Amino acid sequence: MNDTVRIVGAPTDYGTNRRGVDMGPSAIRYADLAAALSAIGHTPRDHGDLRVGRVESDDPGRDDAKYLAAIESVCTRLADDVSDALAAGETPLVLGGDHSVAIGSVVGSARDADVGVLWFDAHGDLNTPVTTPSGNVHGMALAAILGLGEFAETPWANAAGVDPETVALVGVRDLDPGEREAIREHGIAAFSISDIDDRGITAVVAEALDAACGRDGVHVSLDLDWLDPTEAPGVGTPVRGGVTYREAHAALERVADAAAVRSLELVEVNPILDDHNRTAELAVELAASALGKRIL
Ligand code: EXY
Ligand code: MN
Ligand code: MN
Ligand code: MN
Repeated sequence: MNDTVRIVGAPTDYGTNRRGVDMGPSAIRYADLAAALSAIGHTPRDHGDLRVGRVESDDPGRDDAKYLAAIESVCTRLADDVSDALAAGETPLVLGGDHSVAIGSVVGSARDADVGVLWFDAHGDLNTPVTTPSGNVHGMALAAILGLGEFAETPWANAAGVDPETVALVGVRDLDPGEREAIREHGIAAFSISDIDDRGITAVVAEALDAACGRDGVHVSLDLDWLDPTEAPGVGTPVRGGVTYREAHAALERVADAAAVRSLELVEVNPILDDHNRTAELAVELAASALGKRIL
């Protein structure tokens, strides 16, 4: 698949407490993203970064969904960029920024299409303002996309029209009570890290693809805290016991083999917390696997 890949940076840290993730897009570019895409026959087309305000000068507004207005502004514009890329026959590659950017990515990718979501993450990101323990919207992104709780009344967020049964969480290992309830109540396919221990990553990804693949493919949302912190230290909410380097590549190679990737995003890379730039470098490698890189 020799494709034009439209790179869009979304340098936000509105959705998290840890500053620094707004520099994720730069760190990923610095890890030679464009060269890695060219090396596998794609044409990278970098559209630069969305204009994003500064947390320090913005008002968090409510404390149960902090900076929601600023996140709406970014995600509304990001959705347009992603759907414009698809309309131009390009594959959108979004660079976060905290995981709240996924609200824009998914709305854009699912616009006028039947798209599922593969959510590779240590977390469920399924909290609502009622269930959140932090008020950080990066822990609510998937709930917003699915219109759970009060997000049902939030047109800019749950405009995706993504059905809960076409979402698959892969590798979760840190869920809050409200998130477990949401998974049960809405029948969301959730494969924990224990499922991966028991059945192996390729069997789990095969099932996740069955659940998530829409007629027009899947949006792949890759939160780098999905991997074990020894592999990906540069993330703001690390959780021990993550997937290994090879499990991550095997998962994304299988997704690519299914020719399912409609859009992709790399989120939660925080260069301030990183060991040199290795988490950004890992993100670039995994994007290449998701977009068709093969060993042989
Ligand atoms: N579940 C916790 C919360 O909602 O605050 C932690 C969320 C971390 C979210 C990161 C992006 O994946
Ligand atoms: Mn996440
Ligand atoms: Mn996470
Ligand atoms: Mn549907």
